[in-house]
Amino acid sequence: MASNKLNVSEFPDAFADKRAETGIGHMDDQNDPVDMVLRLKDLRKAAHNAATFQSGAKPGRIVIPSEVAIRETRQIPFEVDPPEHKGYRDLVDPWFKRPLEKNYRERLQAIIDETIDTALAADSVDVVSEFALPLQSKALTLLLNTPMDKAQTWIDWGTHVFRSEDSDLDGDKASILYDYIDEEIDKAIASPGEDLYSVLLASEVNGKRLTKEEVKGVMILTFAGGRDTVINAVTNTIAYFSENISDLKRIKDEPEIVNRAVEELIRYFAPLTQMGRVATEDAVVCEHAVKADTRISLCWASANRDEKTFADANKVDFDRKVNPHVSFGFSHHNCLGATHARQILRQLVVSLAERVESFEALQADENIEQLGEFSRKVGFNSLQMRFSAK
Ligand code: EMZ
Repeated sequence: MASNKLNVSEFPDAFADKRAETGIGHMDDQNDPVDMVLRLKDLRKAAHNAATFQSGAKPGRIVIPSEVAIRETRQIPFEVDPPEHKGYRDLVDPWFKRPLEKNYRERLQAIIDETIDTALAADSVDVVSEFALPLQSKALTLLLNTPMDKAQTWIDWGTHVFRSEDSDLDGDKASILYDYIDEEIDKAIASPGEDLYSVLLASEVNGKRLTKEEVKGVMILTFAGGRDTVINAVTNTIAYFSENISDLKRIKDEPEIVNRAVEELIRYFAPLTQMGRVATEDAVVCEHAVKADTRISLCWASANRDEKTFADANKVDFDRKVNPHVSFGFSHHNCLGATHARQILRQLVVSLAERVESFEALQADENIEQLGEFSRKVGFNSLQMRFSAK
């Protein structure tokens, strides 16, 4: 009898041929085309060169697909270049390292336990909307240091704050987020607390108080940047273990490998495919001419499979010793939320290893990004799974 078992654990490398042939891919995006840098070495060089490849272009332009049409607020520190970038980054870095604190980790553990309880109690769950999304939203209350009941509103927004099922750029949806953040900022001005809004409103960079618009810029980044990325990472992790349960058992037997295992999963999934830069002058990348005021993308997903650095790059290998993946970006703009994301994944993987015997995929709808000449599986729109307890 033909087996109709789903295959959900593989995330193919969409860029292998082009990376080997020329090292540069192309895609069109709203009449503002993008040259995609596919090799790890070229990507690192371009990421380092913030003077030639800037992030501080028109707000929204470095994101692919571009958000210029739906966003005016500059995300901070993400869309600010050095040297100004440093003052903002130094301000927010300590706050975004809080996930390492004991009390934070304990509260995160309670959220993870509750999320797994719910999945085990149900006959099956959609891992995207009923597991990863609530987990991400509840964990975000810790990052913002706001009450847990705020999470329900964010869960109701769905997996991406700027995109919806019918459209890559949903202006109405974006307005909901902007209005929400404006309101929260006004509340924090009226009665300051210990949440991120209040802390930012009371902060100075380079001797000047942050403006409301700057606070909004940090908050939009915090809401948008870590949303679909964390949801993809969590969902894909469960998809992977559903067909590689011996790897999950290994985590139970050898918990000391968890950090390495999580880095390897993040390398393999690359939850954010790419990020753009705008050339400030005519330049050359991988022997390819880039014209001033055009965009390049740093394609993290491709660089993570570059066989020059990663032997057997398409294999998930928890014993990989050297793993300089770029899933959290590279250089000045490396991911501000990385500590939080890593902490979620590490605690989640350990908890799943302790409590779950197996996962069974019942239905899957893959999220395939169309990127010009490439199509890439980045995650799932939905993934129905049965969790079985130990
Ligand atoms: C931007 C981006 C940041 C962008 C790390 O990535 O994430 C995207 O999901 C958002 O749409 O606005 O925050």
